[in-house]
Amino acid sequence: MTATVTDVKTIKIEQGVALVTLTRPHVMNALNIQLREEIMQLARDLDANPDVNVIVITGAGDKAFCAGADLKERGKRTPDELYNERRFFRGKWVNAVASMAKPTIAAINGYCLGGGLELALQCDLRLASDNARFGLPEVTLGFLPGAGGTQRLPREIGVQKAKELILTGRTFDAHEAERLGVVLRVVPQAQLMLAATELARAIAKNPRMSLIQAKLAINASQETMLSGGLQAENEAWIPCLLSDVWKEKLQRFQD
Ligand code: CO8
Repeated sequence: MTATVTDVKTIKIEQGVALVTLTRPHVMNALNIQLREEIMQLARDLDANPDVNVIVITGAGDKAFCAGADLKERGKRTPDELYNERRFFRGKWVNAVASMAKPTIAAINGYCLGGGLELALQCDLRLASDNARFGLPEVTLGFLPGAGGTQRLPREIGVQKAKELILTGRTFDAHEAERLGVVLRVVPQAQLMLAATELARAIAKNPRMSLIQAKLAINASQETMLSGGLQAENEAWIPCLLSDVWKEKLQRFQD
């Protein structure tokens, strides 16, 4: 196992799975600039790391996955600073994790609010502990979810339900999140990391090429019409054919 620790996150890599822990528990793992920059860098590094097939993201402590933007930090900035920062981050942060080639899982272990939920929505799969609470409260603060929330939530759960949640800004519990399809599954808090690791390993044991190409093709289904999606699926299939992996995998079926 390899481990890397910074002020705001830790990464442990074991059996093809990178576990990334947001470690700012004193502020509910809120996203300050440093943490967002490190996640953007990390997304590139883990995609390139040959020891990693799947990435799991969670929050330190037992209270929060991530309570969104660091409001202490944001509150100190001028509109000019916020605007310039946004120009820099726009198109980078909103896709940093979503654009990773490898599969990603959010293990949501408590509050998952605002930018924290938007980060989770960038992940391919989301598991929640039974104490998790969700919400996009931006409109209650005079803003709107501006890190992908208005686009990814409706795609995940439908337009009407997304409008209700975003326009009221209300919070909801893990079971409602499961019913709505915000998360795949809810598990008791004590079992969350075990469940996330088992799911990650079940994926990570498959050939990396297949994982990457399958994710690419599924993502295309959300961006194109059926004909374009089927074309993308075909294009994703060809690199698998050109790899030798399938030959090894089919060996045992040969006479
Ligand atoms: N940013 C910074 N600090 C935070 C945040 C946050 N998002 N959330 C919690 N904290 C801090 C608290 O201030 C507190 O610090 P301190 O000990 O110094 O007072 C510490 O974490 C513990 O929090 P609480 O004492 O409040 O713990 P509770 O269990 O009572 O409540 C909650 C937990 C419900 C999570 C509560 O802390 C809360 O409501 N937090 C804010 C959640 C939120 O609204 N997040 C922002 C969502 S919007 C977004 O992400 C996009 C940006 C929107 C505005 C942009 C403006 C330019």
